[in-house]
Amino acid sequence: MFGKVLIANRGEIALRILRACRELGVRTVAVHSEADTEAKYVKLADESVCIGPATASLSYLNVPAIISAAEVTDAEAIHPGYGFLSENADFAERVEKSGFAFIGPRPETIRLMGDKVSAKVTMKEAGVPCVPGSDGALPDDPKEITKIARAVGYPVIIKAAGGGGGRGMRVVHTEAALLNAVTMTRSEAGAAFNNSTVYMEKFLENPRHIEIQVLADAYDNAIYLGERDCSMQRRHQKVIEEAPAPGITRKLIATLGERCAEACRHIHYRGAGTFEFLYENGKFFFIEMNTRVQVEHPVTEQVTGIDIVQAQLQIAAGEKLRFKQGDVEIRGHAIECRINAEDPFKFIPSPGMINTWHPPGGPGIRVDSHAYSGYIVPPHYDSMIGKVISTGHTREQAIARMSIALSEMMVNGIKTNIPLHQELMLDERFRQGGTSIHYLEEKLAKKSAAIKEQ
Ligand code: MV4
Repeated sequence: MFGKVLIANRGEIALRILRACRELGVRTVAVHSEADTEAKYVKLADESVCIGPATASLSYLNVPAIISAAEVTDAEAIHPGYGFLSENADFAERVEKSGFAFIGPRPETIRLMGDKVSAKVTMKEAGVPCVPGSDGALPDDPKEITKIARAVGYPVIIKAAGGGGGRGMRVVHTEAALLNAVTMTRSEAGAAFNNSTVYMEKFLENPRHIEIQVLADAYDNAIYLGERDCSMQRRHQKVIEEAPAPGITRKLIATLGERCAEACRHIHYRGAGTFEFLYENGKFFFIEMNTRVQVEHPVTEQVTGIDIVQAQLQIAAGEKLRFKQGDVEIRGHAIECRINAEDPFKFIPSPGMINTWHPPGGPGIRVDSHAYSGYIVPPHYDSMIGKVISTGHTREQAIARMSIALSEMMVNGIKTNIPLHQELMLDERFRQGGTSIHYLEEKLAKKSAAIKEQ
């Protein structure tokens, strides 16, 4: 195992990585911006280095500053967390070329999956079920594009190869709108991602978002840790995640999971990863792969008992996977509510001082947060200040425990989305389980229409 790891991130995930390191007896280096100097996890780390001003591009995205911090503190490895540089292949390459271990996949893998066209081509070849579509980049010839769309069948969606996570997409319902949509998506993609390559897929109208967590070591051992349902989202920001996915049979997940694990072996994947699927009418369709630890990893940890962040560290240190597929058992149900510093129904960010922070507790409650009474939520970053994760023997128990936890939780001084979560725990459709990716936005639209009526 490494002697010392540098944590190239902030907030709750920096604390989560710090805890994993502690448990493995690994010393830690926190790097932080001028806005995070007072953060408690920075003080908890064995060493800390200020890497620049509040603006992320000058600190958490500042590659030379992070590499220098690793050099001066003599760290052996760098954990990128999620967001920031976590899926930046050039960063991973610079880390490795500078003599440090990158806690994540090889740079070539990150690059392959970062390009959504090469990711899809690779996964299709590896036997992962994909959304029907152009099977590669769209050609320039308008006649060819029209032909592909007719074969796929309307509605279709045009996506940017450099996009992902909902950026750079356009839905097309008719042939009349097709070529203009392709031109527009191309030019936006060129400006936003410096890559005007686009591809086409059949547009699925009402799917769920289901993802498979995988772990793979450097020796082509790969396992899947079941699935997560992340359908409860607003504007491509997940709000609630859970494991397992309600109403989907274990057999269907086992077949899909095995395909994902096999795909990992095929591409010599290393580390933790997530295969994202759309699920509609009993079928799964691969859309993207994430090569980082995800915000919602705790729900998988809760139902499998496997520490994903520790596994990342062990894999990067060259250890063999400690679990075989037969050792992985899904027990009970876990739900995660992301706690954001924002207006619960207007979604306007609400940074500032948290006067009182009373996290919930009791059986089956986990809180992953770097917040505390007196903590100032900086305005410069994502508004997520923590996550409440409830675990129960059943989904009903996990929901009941979450409701109680949310009612116990006290966050004064800033606005949070806790009232939204409380409402969702009581929502009839959520309680049934299996709502689509559009459910939350439709519910919120109805609610705001009702308010305007008055
Ligand atoms: C789709 C889709 C429907 N059909 N692809 C949005 C995020 C990006 N990862 C892919 N996304 C979608 N791709 C096809 N062929 C609908 C979405 C989508 C979505 C997907 C997952 C979670 C939330 C979403 C919200 C809107 C649209």
